[in-house]
Amino acid sequence: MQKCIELAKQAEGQTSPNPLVGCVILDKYGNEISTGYHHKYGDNHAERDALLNLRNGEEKGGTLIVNLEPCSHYGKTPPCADLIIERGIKKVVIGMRDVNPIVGGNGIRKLKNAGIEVIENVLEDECKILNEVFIKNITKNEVFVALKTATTLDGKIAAQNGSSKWITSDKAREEVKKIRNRYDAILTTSSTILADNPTMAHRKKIILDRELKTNLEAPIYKEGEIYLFNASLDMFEGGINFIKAPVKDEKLDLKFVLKKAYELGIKSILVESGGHLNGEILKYADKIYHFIAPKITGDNSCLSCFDFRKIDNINDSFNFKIAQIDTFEPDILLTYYPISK
Ligand code: AOF
Ligand code: ZN
Repeated sequence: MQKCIELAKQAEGQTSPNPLVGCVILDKYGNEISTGYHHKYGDNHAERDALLNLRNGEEKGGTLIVNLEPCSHYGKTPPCADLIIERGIKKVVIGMRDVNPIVGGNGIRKLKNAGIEVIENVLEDECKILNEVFIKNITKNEVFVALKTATTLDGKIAAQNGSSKWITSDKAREEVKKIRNRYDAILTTSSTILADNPTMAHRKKIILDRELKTNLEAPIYKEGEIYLFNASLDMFEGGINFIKAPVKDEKLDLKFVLKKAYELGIKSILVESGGHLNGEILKYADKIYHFIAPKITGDNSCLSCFDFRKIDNINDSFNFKIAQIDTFEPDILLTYYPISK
């Protein structure tokens, strides 16, 4: 199953809105004879990809391992469950049931009815994390919101003058590129563009610029599909989608932005911005990637990574569960999830 997860991850960023799926096939003696994965949206499902490598029937009586329940529906391809049955597989090991209601349990039922032994929930937690975007999209019909920040040990993202290059190391910044690739779009604000003038290479970019203060010639606008949310214009011009959003307390309505992005087919977003937007979006965030560099500014006037309110009591904090700690020398990456979600 771990291998299925690794195979599936090779297609990160390519399968949206469909899930990441990997598959391993063993012959009746338990020897691995084929692997496959869902390469990109519209391509063969992982099970089909793995089975189509086998032409001599060596899978007969064997085992198929896959991180998501095999499908039972006629979609872009015929049902994987049917192909598994046709090929004489005797045992199917599954990471998680499909949350897609057109499959949900039907794939497993089909396999069992054909006399196949089915083992469920193997590395279920890992399989659910692998497809956390797909799960949120299908079960809540909402965009998945991840946030990335890079701070000093005392939670600062820049000096008072805005200087922030570079808090974290090259290795950490390379990892950020990989993280970005997992998400359908990045989201940033006019403040970040005006302060850092970043490129943020990505295929889709959501930019929040209420008063249209940024220079449309800035590098960030030079590549990718641009969705420029603002308070006044609704039009498509110069390759840019200007989208008018309601304003609340002098800020663009984030709920509207996220809903609109989802309607536009954006299933997941990585927010990369400053402390104000990070703070405001916290209540919508599904996951945080927090890089920490072993530096201390010791200066309270430096900009903080989450900066949007005053609280009187520590019990009013947002609470998280740290899921993973990685090292990108000399920095670390904490990956955490909100507890109440
Ligand atoms: C995939 N890849 O490897 C598996 C999937 O749009 P379709 O017709 O390809 O069907 C997509 C659904 O198929 C998807 O939502 C999920 O429920 C199921 N399994 N999908 O894209 C795969 N195994
Ligand atoms: Zn399938």
